[in-house]
Amino acid sequence: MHELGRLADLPADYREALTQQNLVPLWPSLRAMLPPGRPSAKTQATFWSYKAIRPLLLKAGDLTPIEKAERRVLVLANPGHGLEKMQASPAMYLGMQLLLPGEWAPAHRHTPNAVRMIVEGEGAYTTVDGEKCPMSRGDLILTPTGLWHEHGHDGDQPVIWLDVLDLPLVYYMEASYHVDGERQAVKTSRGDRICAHGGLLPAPFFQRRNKSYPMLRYPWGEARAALEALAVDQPELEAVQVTYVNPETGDDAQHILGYYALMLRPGQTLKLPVRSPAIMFHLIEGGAEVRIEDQSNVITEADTCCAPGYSAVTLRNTSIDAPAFFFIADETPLHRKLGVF
Ligand code: 1HN
Repeated sequence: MHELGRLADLPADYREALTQQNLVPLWPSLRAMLPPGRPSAKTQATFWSYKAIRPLLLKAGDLTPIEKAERRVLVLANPGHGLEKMQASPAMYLGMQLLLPGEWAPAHRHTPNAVRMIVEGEGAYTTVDGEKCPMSRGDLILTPTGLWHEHGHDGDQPVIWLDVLDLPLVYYMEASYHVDGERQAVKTSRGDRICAHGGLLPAPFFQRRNKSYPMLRYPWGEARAALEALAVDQPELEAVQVTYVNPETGDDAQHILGYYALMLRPGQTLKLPVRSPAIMFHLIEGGAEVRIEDQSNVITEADTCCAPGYSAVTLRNTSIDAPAFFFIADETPLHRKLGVF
């Protein structure tokens, strides 16, 4: 691969004439735009310790009332992108959100898609499209694009959850905006109840269902039981993993980011295939080592980390007698749709 001409090789008056016409020569930047063999990444392997986040988030509870925050969140920002960009990877935003007893985060809706993975506390709920979804540790709750959502808390201890949004992508597309709303009326019908039984879906005779997102809440008990059943049923299976899907279509639960739960058997080491999308790991239960290229971190419950696409990732359960459970988010649905997976 030979060297291409540099900007400095061009006469100053020629460069100025190009600039005047909003023109740029391609060749000085061609190699940077299309690096040989493998993409370059701003995303860095980054680890966030819950032990470090938790006191800072509770302090935010003292410093900033909910009315002054609307959403009280500390964003898990990847330094490779610059912290001010508030992104974990090209398409993923991660944040830890705190809701205190009695607080209410008012209704709004927006174009980016969100999910919440509940980290600690009981008694909070999020109302999405009129469905009041109780929040318990390990539950996954979807807030798909355009649906009204608000959070309330009837318990007596702080509730903390991990938000995952495709905000960086939607913002980059110049498609990110929100609308404020009134407190939602709560419907009696709940997708997590009527779609909770595998293989059985509502099939009404008299009324066509037209919900794009029939299931908004995926209780942790169901995901955990599915993983344990899979591990028992297929003892040779290397990756004991389930995908959060839309129960009516079997497609990924959302269009841009993919969501998964993974179980490591006691003592198991799992080498993941090297793939194009960036990936995020959050430990729900147990203890594990996450090795990303030559960087290794021991992660404990509620810790979070991310890896850029095309990196070698190995997960190891550090316990020899208990399983470890991860919540994983990645950019696979987006890469597949773009044809770059
Ligand atoms: C949002 O609406 C929530 O509703 C949380 O809890 C985090 C980050 C960026 C944009 C919108 C929420 C968000 C957000």
